[in-house]
Amino acid sequence: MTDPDCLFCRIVAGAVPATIVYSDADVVAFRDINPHAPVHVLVVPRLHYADAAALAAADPALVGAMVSGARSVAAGEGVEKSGYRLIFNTGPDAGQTVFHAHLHLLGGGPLRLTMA
Ligand code: DGP
Repeated sequence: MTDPDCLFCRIVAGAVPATIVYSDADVVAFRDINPHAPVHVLVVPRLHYADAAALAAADPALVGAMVSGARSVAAGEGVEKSGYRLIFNTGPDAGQTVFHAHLHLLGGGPLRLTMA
């Protein structure tokens, strides 16, 4: 359930460096290389699924583990009370570029709500 050619599998395995801010038995969280907010962290499952839809179909409990991991990240980043946004980009129209399911956590200041 890992893909040796997948960038995020390689980050999970420690083969590609990333700034890890949280990990547990199910997920690893690391800072986005191209942040769109003062706090921008990606929460990824250790297991490889191409996107959130594939993950939800195969292992819905793991979706819950990702949101739970995001809550721990928010606490660690000090944005639990101020608030934060969670985003799954799924497929081409959403602009998904890495095909290993990942949850964006954005926060650290007021966020604009945009459809693009
Ligand atoms: P998405 O558009 O939802 O597929 O977002 C993928 C995100 O992954 C994007 O915001 C940039 C981030 N990213 C791409 N390559 C790397 C990398 O090598 N390291 C880290 N930390 N983030 C990456």
